[in-house]
Amino acid sequence: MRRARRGIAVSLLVPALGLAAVLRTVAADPPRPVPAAPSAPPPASAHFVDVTDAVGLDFRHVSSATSQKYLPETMGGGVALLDADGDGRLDLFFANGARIDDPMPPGRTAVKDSPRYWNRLYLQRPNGRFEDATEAAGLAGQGYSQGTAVGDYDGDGDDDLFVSGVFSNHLYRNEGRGRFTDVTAEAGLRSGPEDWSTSSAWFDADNDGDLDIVGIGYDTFSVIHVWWNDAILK
Ligand SMILES: [Ca+2]
Ligand SMILES: [Ca+2]
Ligand SMILES: [Ca+2]
Ligand SMILES: [Ca+2]
Repeated sequence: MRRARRGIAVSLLVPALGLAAVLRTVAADPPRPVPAAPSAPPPASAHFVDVTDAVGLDFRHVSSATSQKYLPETMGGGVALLDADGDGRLDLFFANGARIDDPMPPGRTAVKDSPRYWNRLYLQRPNGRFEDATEAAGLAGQGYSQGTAVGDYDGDGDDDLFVSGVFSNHLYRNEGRGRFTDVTAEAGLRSGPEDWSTSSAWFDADNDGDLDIVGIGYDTFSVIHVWWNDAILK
């Protein structure tokens, strides 16, 4: 029994000694410096200034709103940044609406019968201002335009334009120095009463190294994907 009690006493003594050592250690250690909180990231420095008027961009989209509230009236027009004249500066292209009668007689389509309906190309000059070059570029367009996509479809190094719209899709080949030719027909692109495309995009659909185009069809409560590949474009 005495041996047993001694064992208990020893076993109690060891933890006690250990605790004392810990307490001595805590008491002897100097307070550790509190690490500094990581510095907060600097506030965002991005700041934008509206320079639309200052750089000469006076485009106004015309939707031709009517009391009939036709579907195209409710949609905006597309815009593209491209180097239309190959001078290394980005230029701007805007897709615009067209005249819609109120109401629209059956069988009639919207037309750009006034410059206010033209699509617009603005070339950027060395001073950063933009100049309307639509007419010289041959990009006034036809019909009610809605979307636009930039791509070098013929691989000659300059930016070409596809403009989609209400029953009217157009491919414009860049001839250089800011001049374009409508090559829709020779490229074999459909454009008719059943071809209402809103958005479009260039990409290499068949992975053969040249750009193909997809037009996103807009129809009565349905979306149709229409593909044109390079076999048609060339
Ligand atoms: Ca340019
Ligand atoms: Ca090209
Ligand atoms: Ca070209
Ligand atoms: Ca391709």
